[in-house]
Amino acid sequence: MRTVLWHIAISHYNEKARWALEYKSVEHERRAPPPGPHMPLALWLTRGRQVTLPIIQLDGERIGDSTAIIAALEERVPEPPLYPADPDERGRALALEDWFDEQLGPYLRRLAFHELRRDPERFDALAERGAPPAMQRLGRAGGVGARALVGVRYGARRSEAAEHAREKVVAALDQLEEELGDNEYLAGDRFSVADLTAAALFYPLVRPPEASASGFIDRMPEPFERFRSPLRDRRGYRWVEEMYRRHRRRTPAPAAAQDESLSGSR
Ligand SMILES: N[C@@H](CCC(=O)N[C@@H](CS)C(=O)NCC(=O)O)C(=O)O
Repeated sequence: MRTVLWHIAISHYNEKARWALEYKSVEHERRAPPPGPHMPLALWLTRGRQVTLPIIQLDGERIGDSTAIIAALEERVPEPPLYPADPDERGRALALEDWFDEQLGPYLRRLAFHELRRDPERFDALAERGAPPAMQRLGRAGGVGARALVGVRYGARRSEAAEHAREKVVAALDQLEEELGDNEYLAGDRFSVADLTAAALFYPLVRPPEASASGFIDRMPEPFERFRSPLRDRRGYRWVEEMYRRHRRRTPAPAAAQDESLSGSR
C-alpha cells in the first residue's frame, strides 16, 4: 500500500512531517484537503482519533500527529536517523520536540493568523496560493470562511491573545538559544528531531526559501514584519536559516513531486 500524507501546505506542523519524509527520502503521495472539511476527513481517516493534519498512511496504518508520524518513520526507516543513538540525548531530543510543539507552534500560528486576518487582501492572496484548487475556486467566500475558521480554531481574533503570542514566540527564541549554547545542534553533535522540530515550527517567522510554503506570500502584513525585523540578527533566527540550508533535503520522490501538479491536491 502506498504511503500517503494528508497535509496543509502552509502549516508548520505539516512542514515538520514533510521535512521528516523528505529527510528520509520516503516516496509518498501528498493530498491536501481544503481547510475546514479537513477536520471531518481527519476524523474519518483516523476513526475519530484525530481532528488535525498531518496524517500519514504508512504500511496500511493511518497515523495522525507530527510527533507520532516521525516516531513511526523512525521505526520503519531508521536511516538517516532523527533520534540520537545515545539514550540521554534521545530523551533530550524528544523532550525538546514536545517543548517546541507546545510552547512555540500554537503561538506563532496564532500571531501569524491574527495579523493576516487584519489584512484581508494578503490573507486572500495567501489562501489563493496556499490552498488546494477546490478551495481556490470558492474565491472570496473561501477567504471569508478561512478567516472565520482560524479566528475560532487558533484563537487569532483578540489582540490580547496576539500580544501574549508575541511574548511566547520571543520566549521560544530565547529558549532555543539557551538550549543551543555554543553547540551547533540541540541534542548531541548531529541533526535530530529536536532541530527539525524547532526549525520547522519557526519557519513562518524566518521563512527560509527551502520551505516551499515560504513562497506563498511575498511579504507578511506590516505589523508582523515589524515584529520579525529586529529578530533577524538573533543567533536562533540565523540558526533556523542554517538548519534549512544544511538539512532540508528537497529531493521529493516522484509521487511527491507529482503532488504539486495534481489537481485537487497540493
Ligand atoms: N500536535 C499536532 C498539531 C497539528 C495541528 O495543529 N494541525 C493543524 C494545522 S496547523 C490542523 O490541522 N488544525 C485543524 C484544526 O485545529 O481544526 C501535530 O503535531 O501534528
